[in-house]
Amino acid sequence: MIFLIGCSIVIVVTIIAIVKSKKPLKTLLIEARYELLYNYVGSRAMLQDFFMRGKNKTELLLKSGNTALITGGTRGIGVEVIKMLMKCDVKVIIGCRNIQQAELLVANFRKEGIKTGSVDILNLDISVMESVKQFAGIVKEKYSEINYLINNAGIMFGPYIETRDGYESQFATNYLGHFLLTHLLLPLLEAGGKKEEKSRIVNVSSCAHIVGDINFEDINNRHNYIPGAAYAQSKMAQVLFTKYLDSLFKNEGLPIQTHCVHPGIVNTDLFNDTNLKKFVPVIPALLFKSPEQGAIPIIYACLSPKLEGKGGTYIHNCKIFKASSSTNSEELQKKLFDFTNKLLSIPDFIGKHEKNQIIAKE
Ligand SMILES: NC(=O)c1ccc[n+]([C@@H]2O[C@H](COP(=O)([O-])OP(=O)(O)OC[C@H]3O[C@@H](n4cnc5c(N)ncnc54)[C@H](OP(=O)(O)O)[C@@H]3O)[C@@H](O)[C@H]2O)c1
Ligand SMILES: *[C@@H]1O[C@H](CO)[C@@H](O)[C@H](O)[C@H]1NC(C)=O
Ligand SMILES: *[C@@H]1O[C@H](CO)[C@@H](O)[C@H](O)[C@H]1NC(C)=O
Ligand SMILES: CC(=O)N[C@H]1CO[C@H](CO)[C@@H](O)[C@@H]1O
Repeated sequence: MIFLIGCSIVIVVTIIAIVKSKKPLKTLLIEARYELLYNYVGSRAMLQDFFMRGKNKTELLLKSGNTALITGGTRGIGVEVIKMLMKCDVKVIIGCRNIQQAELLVANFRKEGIKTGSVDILNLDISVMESVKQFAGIVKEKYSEINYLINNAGIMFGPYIETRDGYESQFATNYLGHFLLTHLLLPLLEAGGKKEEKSRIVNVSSCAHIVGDINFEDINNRHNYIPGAAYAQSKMAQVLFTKYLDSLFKNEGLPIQTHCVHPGIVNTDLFNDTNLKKFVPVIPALLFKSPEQGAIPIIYACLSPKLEGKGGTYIHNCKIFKASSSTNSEELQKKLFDFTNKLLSIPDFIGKHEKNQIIAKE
């Protein structure tokens, strides 16, 4: 019954989207395919959220003295992640575009009675490589160690926009900027990691990676831009990276481990550009997870002792979950890694730390 209602909603939403659009038929057909794929993957993930709801819990362990850095976090899931980290007495560095909003949030947390934790708010536009370099430079001046790097900032769908550096904005925001940031902050992560308690990089990815494909010939998807395809590509790229990077850290013996997390299907502004939220907003309001519930698996990936030594994994509702099998291809992981290093002119991703410094200052 629920299944039938679900299918009808999906079909009706797809038809409305097609009728309302003014694009050529070929583009419309590909868009319709993505719309259906997303609805399928999304509904499946929602069912998983429901059946795994008992697993969606984490302890807020006291981690006094530890430092976390989160990108974004002024809206949506990140807000709740920051709040939980403060409850754990962690020093939180927030890299965001909207400083005032971040200050307001923290003031509210204090009013709500959270006395632990401290917060440092710094300006960062993750989609602009120059901003990432400046931000990383400031962080390196102020801090010597980071224990948790949470690559959270993200955008979904929307029209084709190119960033200042000439990249499609979802690719730049969700993937490239975080690639560069991760690279520049490696020395601090290395310093924060111990053999028995590694530092962690947590990438907020998405179940959407399942429908992703890396379009090396046209990485911006400039020709025939399909928002859903570009989002899925950016999220698949994150999963490929998480896996590749973890094996790199293991080979180099660095005390850092990596995870990617699907937070669940969470009702945030991220869905503003989806047909579902435009035409039937009652569904997200009723059926999606709350931002607080979405933050739980991220905190789990940062803190849970159960994950010690289990890097390179994909977390879904606080369980290690299988990512799509296409992300297991070491060949594809390496191809994308080399491709991205070249794109960003990074000579040696792990390399000598002096080199990192040079790039950061350029
Ligand atoms: N919601 C879900 O169901 C879902 C599912 C799977 C994965 N995710 C992932 O979860 C993460 C968080 O999403 P959300 O649902 O919390 O979305 P959201 O409510 O739209 O929040 C996105 C956050 O990213 C920030 N951001 C966007 N572009 C930025 C930029 N160029 N520089 C700096 N910050 C930027 C936004 O800050 P501003 O206020 O400055 O725009 C905002 O704080 C994303 O990576 C998303 O892909 C979400
Ligand atoms: C997270 O994703 C970024 C790209 O979005 C990548 O550069 C980085 O290496 C990834 N981190 C981990 C731990 O996989
Ligand atoms: C998303 O939509 C809501 C409700 O219409 C609005 O209040 C909010 O500002 C929008 N957020 C973004 C990022 O566009
Ligand atoms: C679907 C979902 O999010 N389920 C649970 C996740 O964890 C929180 C807190 O433990 C519960 O309140 C949710 O019901």
